[in-house]
Amino acid sequence: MNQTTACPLDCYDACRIHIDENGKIKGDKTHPVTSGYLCPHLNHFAQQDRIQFPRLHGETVTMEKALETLIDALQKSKPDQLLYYRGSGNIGLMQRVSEHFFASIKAVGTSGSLCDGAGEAGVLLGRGKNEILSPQMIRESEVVVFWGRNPHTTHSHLLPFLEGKKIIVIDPFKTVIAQKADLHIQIKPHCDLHLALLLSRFAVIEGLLDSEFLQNHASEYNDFYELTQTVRIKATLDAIDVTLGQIGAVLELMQGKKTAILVGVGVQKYQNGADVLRAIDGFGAIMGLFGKSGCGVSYVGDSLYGIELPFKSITHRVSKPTVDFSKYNCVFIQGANPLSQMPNSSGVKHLFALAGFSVYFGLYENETSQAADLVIPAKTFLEKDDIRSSYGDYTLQEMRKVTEGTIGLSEYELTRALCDAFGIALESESFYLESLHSQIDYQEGVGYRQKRPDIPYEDGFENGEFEFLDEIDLSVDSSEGFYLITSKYSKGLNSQFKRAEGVYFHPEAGFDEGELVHLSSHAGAVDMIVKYDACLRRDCLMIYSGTVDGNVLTPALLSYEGESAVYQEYKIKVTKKND
Ligand SMILES: Nc1nc2c(c(=O)[nH]1)N[C@H]1C(S)=C(S)[C@@H](COP(=O)(O)OP(=O)(O)OC[C@H]3O[C@@H](n4cnc5c(=O)[nH]c(N)nc54)[C@H](O)[C@@H]3O)O[C@H]1N2
Ligand SMILES: Nc1nc2c(c(=O)[nH]1)N[C@H]1C(S)=C(S)[C@@H](COP(=O)(O)OP(=O)(O)OC[C@H]3O[C@@H](n4cnc5c(=O)[nH]c(N)nc54)[C@H](O)[C@@H]3O)O[C@H]1N2
Ligand code: SF4
Ligand SMILES: [Mo]
Repeated sequence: MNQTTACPLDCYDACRIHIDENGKIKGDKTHPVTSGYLCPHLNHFAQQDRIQFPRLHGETVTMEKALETLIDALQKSKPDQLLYYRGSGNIGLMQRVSEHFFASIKAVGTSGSLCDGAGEAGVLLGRGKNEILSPQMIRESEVVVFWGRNPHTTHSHLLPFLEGKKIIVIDPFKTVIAQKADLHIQIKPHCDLHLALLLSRFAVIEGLLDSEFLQNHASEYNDFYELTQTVRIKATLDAIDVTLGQIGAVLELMQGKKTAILVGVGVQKYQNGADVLRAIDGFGAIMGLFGKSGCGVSYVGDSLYGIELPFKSITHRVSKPTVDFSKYNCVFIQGANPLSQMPNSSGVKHLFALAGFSVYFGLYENETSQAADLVIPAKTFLEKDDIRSSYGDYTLQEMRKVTEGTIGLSEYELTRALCDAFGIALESESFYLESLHSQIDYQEGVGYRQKRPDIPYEDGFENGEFEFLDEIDLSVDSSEGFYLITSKYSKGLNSQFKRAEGVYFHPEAGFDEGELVHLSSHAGAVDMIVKYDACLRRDCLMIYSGTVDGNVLTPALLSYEGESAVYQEYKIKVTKKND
């Protein structure tokens, strides 16, 4: 052995990796971005306890019996009573081959997102397409703004590219990058729309607007400026906990400098998440950041942009964050843990139990595997061939099978068995891999997507012009309780690997470390142990993604645009258990 593949995990980084003579996973030192080091998820990958055997109603069964049972359940259901739900446990493109089968039998799929959908909808409304700045492009920047994004946890391979740059952070949490930044605005959550409008307004007042860019690519900017004038300055600054000095400091740091604004999912976990992105994009447009080297507003990328999938795709879909499992006779879950990761998880658990027959196809035990009627173990990325793209750059990388493996099935193997049973045409595995492979453009030993910009928006916008936000709701949530922040955990990947425990408060928020508190929201209630983190604001609490029962508190609502989950919409009431 001594092979090269890539990490399959849902992460901006998309590390290329090397398997050494002893079968150990190592970072690939020759890769220009992910050069040589990995994060704990892959360093400890081999130590993960996997599901070894198929299971039917809690009893171990042979794979033959598992497949027979699955085929029988599928055959007994009408297409509109069959749900195919795929998560992002592995983001390889061959994960989608199973959709080919479910599309062929006209099953129901999901649309929208638990992740970045609201923000993406905002990007598309303003710019027409979602192009990102890769680490190599960010290398050209002089100033980098991290707006609701936490690179030390979620994009660590970007860090070496930041050397020597001025850093601005806009985040209610004092992240590691915030601690090192030239300026940290510890904004109140859910107030980024206001801040973006105020920044735009002062940029115009101070004459920092890029008139040439605006006339050519965003001619409605006067209307946008008028909109920003509806924001009352003093009252708004007080409400969002930002000072005039901080607004001035951002503009001063950016003035005349190549600036990249990197926006994460943190700003858009709200119903108006699309508007937030549009407002931040509007600020970027005022400053003329689009279409220039080292400049731009860059959100989570579309990992399928420019890629042609060789599989059939489902046509009938229901919104993922609010899917009602009880409506289906047969529910097939792949690479996901919806009973933990969907909002309103106690409601989801209840509805899942009411589904006619439920199937979990995955690697690890979790809330969903425990509740499913049938469990089918999957092969790991080391045991199957694949190709992966990324949402943090434009790479498209081969993932070669490293070992045969003795546990479970690959997505292709499972799909083959189902297609054969239903008489559905399926091409060979190598046909699909070749079709994806032919879309890789190799440059200096690194695979990229063929369709990728040298400089995003260099040729202008898809709709001809950048389209500014033209209507806003400026209300600030004044309800009682703590703002919920639910971010990514450094030692886990959503509900995979190590899972965070407890609820974090600022030490001066009024609770004792180790005490049990009762948390409640419009969505539900749960008790958790208090932990301290002085990096929080006093009016916020943190429950990391993957925390058991964290999503009991989050609402089954969709964003206004983008069919996205809105984890942080509701404030949380907290009472001491011993009161
Ligand atoms: N270690 C690790 N890495 C991961 C993941 C993981 O689970 N663990 N998950 C992966 C996935 S699925 C994704 S989508 C990406 C996401 O990666 P990021 O975009 O970095 O996502 P988050 O950690 O959710 O949020 C980032 C920041 O937003 C801040 N924030 C919260 N609310 C607000 C707000 O209202 N305004 C502002 N300005 N900031 C706010 C939080 O404090 C946090 O620091 O990470 C990927 N990488
Ligand atoms: N409270 C709160 N909730 C959140 C978030 C948050 O920030 N806060 N973040 C949201 C976001 S951004 C996301 S992306 C979602 C993620 O939510 P999910 O998509 O449900 O992802 P995971 O929790 O990582 O679960 C993935 C499962 O995939 C399985 N798996 C891994 N590799 C493979 C494989 O190769 N094949 C198969 N068949 N299965 C495999 C593993 O068994 C694992 O348990 O969670 C969302 N939920
Ligand atoms: S999870 Fe991300 S940082 Fe960790 S090895 Fe995979 S791609 Fe790299
Ligand atoms: Mo995500």
